[in-house]
Amino acid sequence: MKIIVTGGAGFIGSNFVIHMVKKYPEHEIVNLDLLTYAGNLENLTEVEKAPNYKFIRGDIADRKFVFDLFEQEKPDIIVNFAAESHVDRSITDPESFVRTNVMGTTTLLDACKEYGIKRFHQVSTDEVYGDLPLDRPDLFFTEETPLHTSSPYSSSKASADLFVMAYHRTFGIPVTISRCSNNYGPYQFPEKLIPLIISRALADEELPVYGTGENVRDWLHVSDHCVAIDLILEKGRVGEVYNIGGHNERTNLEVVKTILKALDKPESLIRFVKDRPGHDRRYAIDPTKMETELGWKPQYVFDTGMKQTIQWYLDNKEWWEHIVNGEYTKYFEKMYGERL
Ligand code: NAD
Ligand code: TDX
Repeated sequence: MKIIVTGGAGFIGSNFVIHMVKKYPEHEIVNLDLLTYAGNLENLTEVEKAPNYKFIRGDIADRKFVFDLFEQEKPDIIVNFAAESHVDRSITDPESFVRTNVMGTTTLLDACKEYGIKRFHQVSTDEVYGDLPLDRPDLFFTEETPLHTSSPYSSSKASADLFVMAYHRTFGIPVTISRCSNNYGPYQFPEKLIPLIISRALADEELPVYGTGENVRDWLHVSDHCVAIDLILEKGRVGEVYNIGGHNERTNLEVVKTILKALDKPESLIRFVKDRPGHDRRYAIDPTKMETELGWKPQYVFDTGMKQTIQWYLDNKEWWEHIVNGEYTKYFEKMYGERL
């Protein structure tokens, strides 16, 4: 079986590639990634010499490149992680999100239609459901919750999901979609909340918390997400959507305080800054379908997963310092300059 993993040099994609290369020595894993600011081949040193692993640099929205690749590689399965993934960036530059997240996905689907495929799996997000009110803890996103997006990022992901389903219904492409809650764990780019707070707290820098810090996210360890996608490929029903989440809801302020406590840093580092425009209030996944239909259960609860993750960032300082010292510094000034 040959599996092309797009976006395999990013946070979740690289964790998934490592999981698949190690677990299935009989499968060929091809990592297709453009290596944007978020792609980092240093994430993959563990598997780069494995005989069943190969990296190809390329753009999922480049039609000629994608069609040539399908002709050459003849993949059996596509798992599409490649995306612009940061909500704040989508507010300053929506177009790049349309290009990669929407047109990149339809380009891949067109290639599947032309050359045939056993499965196209789209890695989507709980953000396509919009948000839930803070005062209704009884409400959760199910697979039937209507799409109702807030940001250019979530709109581009929801749009991609609609195209995936349209290609299934109209052209019979065998697709599945997973919609996961917020991930945390090793190799997350330090623009996202958890690695941003860890890296800045370690440097005794101010920690930007948007608005009042009461927004709620439902956190899942990245390895639980990878296992869930592996299961969907194996046992998921074609044409179905699967929600992935582990009931680990926390306010942003709780997350920041957990990190400060673990690092023995003072809460005085917290700085409440101007809110993200359109900021979603609460995400919360109902994972019943994954659990009952596919027998999936997350291995990590938030507290142990976070302890391990914080330790990983302490043990792998060089990995994130590399990023923080480079291009990222300019990015931080651009994104937060007006907020501070
Ligand atoms: P990431 O930003 O860390 O990685 C994205 C990867 O895609 C990078 O390696 C980048 O180089 C690559 N890429 C970008 N544009 C490309 C293009 N045009 N062609 C080929 N490669 C390209 O993202 P992530 O956090 O790992 O998210 C991966 C996927 O999972 C995304 O589709 C995202 O929407 C989804 N998701 C993320 C989370 C989360 O909490 N991070 C939760 C649910 C779903
Ligand atoms: O500096 C910050 N301060 C802050 O308060 C940052 C970067 C974020 N936040 C808040 C905004 C959110 O409420 O923390 C929460 C988490 O923010 P992000 O890490 O940017 O994630 P989020 O916007 O929730 O989206 C993430 O989860 C779903 C991923 O980036 C998406 O790719 C995924 O689909």
